[in-house]
Amino acid sequence: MREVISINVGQAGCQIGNSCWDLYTREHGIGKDGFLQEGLTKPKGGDEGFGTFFHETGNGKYVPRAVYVDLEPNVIDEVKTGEFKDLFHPEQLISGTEDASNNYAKGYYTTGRDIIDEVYNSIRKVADQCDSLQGFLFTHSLGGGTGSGLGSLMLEELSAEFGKKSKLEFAVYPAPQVSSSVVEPYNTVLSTHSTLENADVTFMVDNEAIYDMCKKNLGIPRPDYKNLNNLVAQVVSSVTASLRFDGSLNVDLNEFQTNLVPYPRIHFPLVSYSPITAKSRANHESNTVMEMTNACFEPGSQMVKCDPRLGKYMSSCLLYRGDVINREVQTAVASIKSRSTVQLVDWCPTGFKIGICYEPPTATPDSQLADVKRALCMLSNTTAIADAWKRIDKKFDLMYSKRAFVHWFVGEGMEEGEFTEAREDLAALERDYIEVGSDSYGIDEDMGDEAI
Ligand SMILES: Nc1nc2c(ncn2[C@@H]2O[C@H](COP(=O)(O)OP(=O)(O)OP(=O)(O)O)[C@@H](O)[C@H]2O)c(=O)[nH]1
Ligand SMILES: [Mg+2]
Repeated sequence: MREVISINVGQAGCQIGNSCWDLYTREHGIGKDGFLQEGLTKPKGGDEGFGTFFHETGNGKYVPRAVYVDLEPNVIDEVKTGEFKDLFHPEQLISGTEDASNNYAKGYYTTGRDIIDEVYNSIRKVADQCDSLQGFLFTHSLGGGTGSGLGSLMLEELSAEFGKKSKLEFAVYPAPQVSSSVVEPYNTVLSTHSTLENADVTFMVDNEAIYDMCKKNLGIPRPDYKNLNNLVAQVVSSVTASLRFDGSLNVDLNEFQTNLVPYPRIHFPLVSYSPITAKSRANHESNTVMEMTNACFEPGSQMVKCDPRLGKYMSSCLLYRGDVINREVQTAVASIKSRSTVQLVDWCPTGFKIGICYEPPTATPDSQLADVKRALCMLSNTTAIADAWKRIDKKFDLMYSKRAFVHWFVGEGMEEGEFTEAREDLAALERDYIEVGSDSYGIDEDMGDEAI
């Protein structure tokens, strides 16, 4: 068995975690209390599959292999008293008394440090219950103090303690529509810089993109976090389905990782998802393999706002789930490859990897998403994602040129030099993306040994 531990940090991380575990338990036929739903003799997903995400205790209860961490108590108290209160062991739910006040430096240097031993012990206990730990799946925001600061600190600790185990993260990219503070660009840049070396793959979730999907596709006039998280959970579920269900065709997360990350720093695949259809419209959509595949190449299906038609693809993984026929997938992919707007870098001309998990998606009752027979989640490493860095770097520069709000960070023991260092690193990241997209003859000299 190759177990995966989910680690949810900060408000966004924990709330997305809640939506994910709600979905996983439904998908595997496990009740809110961790016991099998009536009529089942074992969880759905085969003997190996569900065990990657759930630990079975002696009395037949299934406990998520998960750790929740927040520096303030509210979000975690809700888990402790909410509908899933019996699912988790209290030692898996760690909270402090005071949050990081939107300040990366508090999460990383001060308040976060006070809690790190407790966090580490909890992760160690969950890890001790694994036979052959595969890696970690992080969820956190880049804009919050805890998500960015403590999240970075934890990724660093995990690298030191667990060496080469994979670390994948879903990171919430800040959006003006639902922003909670002005310093989010600082936190995003600082935490991206400090996790660049410690995360193997980062899937960014741009709140603006998801907000728009909820409005346009699902008809929700003013989407709240729960609406956003329901959508994010479907994506996380699709990415992890291959690990959780036996008998999937050609899918192993490590294999996808190998295919998706050509250079260690270029590890931010763009995620697209289809169908995003409201319950009320479900009966009007046929949702064929060809339609889903085409939709994933439309900007409206992307979890990050950027334009892949203006960039180049290095590689793509297409994760189909549900009632899907391989032949139809091959036809759809061939048709995509022939499009002039889908440009691949010249040094990696094949580029499409396909996975099929025959387990269909599950819709949660409180979600506006329709229950569908099949879905597609596309992970593509495209140079277009650099747009996200450009946008946040620009916002960072506006404030930093006046040194606005910098004293809050310095007051927590951070050196001002870290701002410039982080910003330079992101400028280098933007350049890296330009270089990987340029024709191959220049790459070896430009990227240096480190990148190869
Ligand atoms: N998608 C999504 N985004 C969220 C959620 N909660 C907060 N955010 C976003 O996350 C950023 C704020 O970070 P939080 O996660 O709330 O902060 P935190 O990690 O708890 O850190 P502090 O509260 O500063 O200690 C903003 O960009 C919010 O819009 C959520 O449940 N879902
Ligand atoms: Mg918080």
